Amino acid sequence: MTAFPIEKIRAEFPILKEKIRNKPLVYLDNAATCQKPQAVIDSISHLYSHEYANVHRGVHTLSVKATDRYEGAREKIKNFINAKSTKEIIFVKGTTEAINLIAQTFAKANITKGDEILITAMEHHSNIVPWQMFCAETGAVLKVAPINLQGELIYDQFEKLISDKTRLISVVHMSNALGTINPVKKIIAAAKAKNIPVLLDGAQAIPHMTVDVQALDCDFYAFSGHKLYAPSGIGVLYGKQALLEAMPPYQGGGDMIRKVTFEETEYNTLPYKFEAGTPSIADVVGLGAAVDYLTEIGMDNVAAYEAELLDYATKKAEQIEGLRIIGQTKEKGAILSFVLDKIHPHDIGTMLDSLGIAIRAGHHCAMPVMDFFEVPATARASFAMYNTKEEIDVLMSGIEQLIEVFG
Ligand code: C6P
Repeated sequence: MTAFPIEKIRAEFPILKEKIRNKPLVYLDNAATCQKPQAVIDSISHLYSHEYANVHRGVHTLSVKATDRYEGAREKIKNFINAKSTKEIIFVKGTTEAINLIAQTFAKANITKGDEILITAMEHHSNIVPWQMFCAETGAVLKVAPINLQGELIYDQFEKLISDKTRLISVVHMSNALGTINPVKKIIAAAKAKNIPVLLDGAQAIPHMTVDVQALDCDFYAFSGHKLYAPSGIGVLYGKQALLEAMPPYQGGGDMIRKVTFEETEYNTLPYKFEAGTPSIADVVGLGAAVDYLTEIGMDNVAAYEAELLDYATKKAEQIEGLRIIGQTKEKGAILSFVLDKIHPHDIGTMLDSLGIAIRAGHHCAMPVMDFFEVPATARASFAMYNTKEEIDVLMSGIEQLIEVFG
């Protein structure tokens, strides 16, 4: 493999030149949201400056141009995740909306009282709460597969929880609180053997690895643009065409219809059936530009580079006395969650900020994970393809400084 073009990549992210508290920014909060390359910023600016109008509605030139850009982005995303058809790419606000869409449509049509939905103990709240709400409404039952102290799914117990009543398995591909990458191929194979559909929460996985929905054979895959170098407010729900065809619509309104009378409404074809109202046009175009950008670099190259970063950071962190890494499985993406003896994660976050280092401190919207590890919160450094080993050195020396002063 040729060397990863880190200097070139860094130069393409204008925000990385910012100073925070008079120090060079060290941005390690990429799991919360990541920064945007100039190509993405330019794509949005270009659309608004030259090609903006509403989509799917006008015969005028600008509307046709904007529609081409919007649908062009759908095609790029289809290729990026290797979906069979653009009909399987539904634009939503983000992962949260994608999962809620499934709960409000697929689940309502297919899951009823006494049926079971299986998740894991390492889910983000957005893959817990929609199911709790659904179960409270319908009498369906939420089952939770346990994890161990390495932060791994206890696969045997997970498999035992798959029953004749399981109607959906909804699992995080990569945990935001632990970094754990779940054995999703094995999970999907076990589900397929019993004809159970699988939804993968790909919010954290998609920026760090090649995702091929056909190779995975998942039924649904949800992700957010803002963690994938694209704008916030846009995300994707991938679904197998036959399942999407059979599902009722999510919201009613413009664009999701073919014909409306006061007596009845005929719904539009896929993917428009699930895209009511004027969509987030510029954000979709920005997502298309992000996907172009990543395709050029190559997701396998991103994954290999970030694996090196995580390995380097983990080895350094292990040398710091009083630091405990939360999430220690070998199958991990570029996330380092940790706690320090005697220093609260919020204080770690605040003190590192004074050195120009941005990390996240908190429960990471995964409170059950915090409960399991009996910590109120963790400090989390999460890496992107533009981070460097030098930045990890700055982080580690910052942690050492604060242990010296406050530990
Ligand atoms: N996690 C984090 O700091 P939205 O907010 O819809 O773009 O993504 C929700 C979501 C779903 N699943 C996982 C695994 C996630 O990590 C997230 C977002 C951010 O970890 C914000 S809480």
